[in-house]
Amino acid sequence: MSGLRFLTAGESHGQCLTAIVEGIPAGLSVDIEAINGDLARRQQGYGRGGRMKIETDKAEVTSGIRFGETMGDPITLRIVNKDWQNWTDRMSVFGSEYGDKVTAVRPGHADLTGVLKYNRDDARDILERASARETAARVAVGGLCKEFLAACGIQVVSHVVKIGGVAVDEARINREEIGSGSSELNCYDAVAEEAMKQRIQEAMAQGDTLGGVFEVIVRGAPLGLGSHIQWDQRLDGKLAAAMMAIQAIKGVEIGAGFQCGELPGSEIHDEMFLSQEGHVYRKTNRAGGLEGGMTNGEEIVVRACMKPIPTLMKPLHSVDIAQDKEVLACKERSDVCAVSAASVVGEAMTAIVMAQAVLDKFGGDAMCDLLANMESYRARVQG
Ligand code: EPS
Repeated sequence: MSGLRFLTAGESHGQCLTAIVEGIPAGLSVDIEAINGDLARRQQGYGRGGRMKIETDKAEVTSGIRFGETMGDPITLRIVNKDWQNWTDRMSVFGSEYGDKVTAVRPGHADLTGVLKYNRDDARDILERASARETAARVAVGGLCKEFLAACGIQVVSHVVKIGGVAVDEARINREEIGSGSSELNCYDAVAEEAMKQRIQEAMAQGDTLGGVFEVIVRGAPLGLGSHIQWDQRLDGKLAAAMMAIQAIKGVEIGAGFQCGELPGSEIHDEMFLSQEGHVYRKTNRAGGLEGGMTNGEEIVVRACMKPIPTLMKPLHSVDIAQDKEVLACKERSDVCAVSAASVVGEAMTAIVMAQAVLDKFGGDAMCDLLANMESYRARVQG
């Protein structure tokens, strides 16, 4: 188990979301505004629902940081749900039951399996925690990890590459710009972004929802994070698991991903060359920065595919668990498309796994020890 771990708590319409993060070394300067900047990015995005107009997500630190620096203690982050004010009756902690139960379960959602597994008669008991609202807490944790990684010279960025079948044209994207802007859909191809917005408008008019694909890029990671020695030390496996554990993600690719199943080895593997200074380099990065479960020094490139949100304003055929009859699924306020929000969550999950990998390799209770270890290692392997 990695030295860095975290837990989140909180329901979508409860009082707040909480995360406890343990394992960040002492001596890291933390800028809360950087974390809040990521929380704001998660909230934006064309196609998001009414909830984002209610919330202004801000992380509050209630333990683990003193005078702006970590002490090695568990760090507690809290994000208030402003919307809770409107849910005090339905989400009361000790009050009496509220009549309005959710029983027309939604296809594609945790509703049905959750009520059966946990023996509940109201799908609200399931959907409140299954909601992607929980990802705000993960983005706060990821923000903290991004600050830790930045101190180690590692940067994590993301961009949206497809929404509802509308894809970016790689030729129109300047990859160096990724992470610098604040486009509404976190997309760096302006032409595709306009077409994506149009597609979202159409889906909204039809009472439908849309999924898509986003890409997370890690820059500056030293080679040799992760290991080929055991299955559970392979960093590609950890990154894929973390990405797949984001609500609504149905597919993950690293580098050329599924294309590897189509092309011959001669068109997939990244050939190696020697620079004049004697450094090994590659002209391509189809491995996505990972070979043998280890970082190879190139950019890490991970893509994830998000399914369309299961709450449809033109609901799908389903069943009512209270009446045992076929009905149309329930409608709740929701988003038409949340792929850009998911891309920020993808950054956060990637940052958490990368921070774990750095701590596994370089250890250290104090930042100064970790950075010294890392510097001497980088000097050895990079020559
Ligand atoms: C979300 C908050 C939710 C939804 C969305 C994500 O707010 P509410 O349910 O109050 O409208 O906008 O949640 C879902 C898509 C889901 O399936 O639960 C958020 O903060 O990201």
